[in-house]
Amino acid sequence: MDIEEWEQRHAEAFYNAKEALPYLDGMFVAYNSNIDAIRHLTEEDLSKLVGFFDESDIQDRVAAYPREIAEPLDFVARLLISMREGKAAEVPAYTADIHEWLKEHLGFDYARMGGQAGIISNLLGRLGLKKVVAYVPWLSEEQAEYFTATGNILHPKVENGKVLLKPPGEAFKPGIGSKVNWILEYSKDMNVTCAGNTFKVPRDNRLIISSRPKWLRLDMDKQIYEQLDTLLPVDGAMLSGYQMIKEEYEDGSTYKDYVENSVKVIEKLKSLNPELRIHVELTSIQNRLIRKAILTEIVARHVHSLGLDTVEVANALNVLGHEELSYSVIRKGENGIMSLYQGAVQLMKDLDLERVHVHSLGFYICILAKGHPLTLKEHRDSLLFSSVLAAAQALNGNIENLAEAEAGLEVPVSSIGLEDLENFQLYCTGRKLCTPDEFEYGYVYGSEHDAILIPSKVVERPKATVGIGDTISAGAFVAMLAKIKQKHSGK
Ligand code: 8BR
Ligand code: GLC
Repeated sequence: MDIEEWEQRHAEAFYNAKEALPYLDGMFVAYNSNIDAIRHLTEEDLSKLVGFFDESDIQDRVAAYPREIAEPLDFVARLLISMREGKAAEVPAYTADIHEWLKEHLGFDYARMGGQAGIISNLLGRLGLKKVVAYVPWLSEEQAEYFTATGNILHPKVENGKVLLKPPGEAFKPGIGSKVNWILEYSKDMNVTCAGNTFKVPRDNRLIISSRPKWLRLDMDKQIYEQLDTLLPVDGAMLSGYQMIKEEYEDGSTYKDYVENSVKVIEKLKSLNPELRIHVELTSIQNRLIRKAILTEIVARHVHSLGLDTVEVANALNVLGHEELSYSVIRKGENGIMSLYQGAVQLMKDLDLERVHVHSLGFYICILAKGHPLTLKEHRDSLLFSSVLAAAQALNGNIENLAEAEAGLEVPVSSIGLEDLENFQLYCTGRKLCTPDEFEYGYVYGSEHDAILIPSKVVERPKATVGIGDTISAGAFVAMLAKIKQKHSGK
């Protein structure tokens, strides 16, 4: 594969997407937004944190693999696990204790918009879409301030029984608290020592402590649900935050109620505009029962598109009964990309999707069901556009507008990503899944599905990694929808 060629394709794709975006009427984005308190950890921070505990206690807790942060020791254990593997993770905390402890013992560098829906809304707003309707069931006054003031982001608000679209600053619910997550970012090559063991962090990544206050409910206000047509016209919806659903609630309701209501919203959106496409952005979901319910009951059969990273592919496969494939995705090594591809195909089949977009460091894979409405070149353009956005975001920490996103074009295509793809080429051509020529373009024409594989741009020293996955998925999804609209308009 020729790296220069991929650089040019990125540039061309960026301008194509830029031309297509104005054809969109709008997007709907729900449900999760929160405030991210971000701390970039140094080696000194690490030794300080480890120093608060007995090292053998830390080791025992690491072995126990806590799936919830009930006390500070759980936090240090999950942080060390995440850093050792260089793997992102998100672990819930149901009380404010760890928040207080972190404030006192560590502190944060800065706060910004967090939560997939919050991040995606701001990105789409800044890309200049005509209208972005954001919906956050727990929109507090403080949270509302984190939406960008681009003027195109609106939020439903009930006034005298009528639903109106208003800027978030005029649509918040008075008197409710804010959800603050802690983001612990760490860098590649940091040295970590604990209980006589030393390891080097293999890549930049982060651990998220996700606060889950009691009042958090993943649902939609009844009146907004009933008057959902007020948010039209929109061409697509990006939904996320389902990981917040709990097995049981104090009022006797269970996850089943929340799953059922979530599906009703999706079905209603589709009935209001049968052309509307729905994307779900997955994240780390610790509870296996909830993870399975989200995949098999909300995503399967109801939505068109799914976005996720490699760890999430493995975790999804695991609860869907594909343990072996799941382990080989996690184990990576030489066959990593092969397993990832097979895993993505499996998800598309099991969940009956039109599109599965997997982003990894250095390359993206998108599996497409037969009959999808664009050519593979057009789908490839959407992915390449998102790679430019990811690069701009990693470079500058955020994207102010479409013009600034162009800075991403200066970031080189990952040579490691390209190598991974070349490994995959041998597998692909060996099994006659595609010809070497097709692969050069990044296309796989299968009998049951098609696929696109692109090398992506990677920033050597990223400002932060949190939210890049959301940027990739949202960028590619809107670019795809915009291209569909542009084609329909005959231009
Ligand atoms: P999640 O947030 O869903 O885990 O996705 C993170 C994504 O960010 C990765 O899949 C990778 O593609 C991208 N990414 C990371 Br991490 N570091 C990056 C970097 N330095 N430059 C560009 N993309 C990056
Ligand atoms: C999850 C986290 C949130 C973070 C986001 C980034 O939604 O809860 O804190 O900002 O992921 O993708």
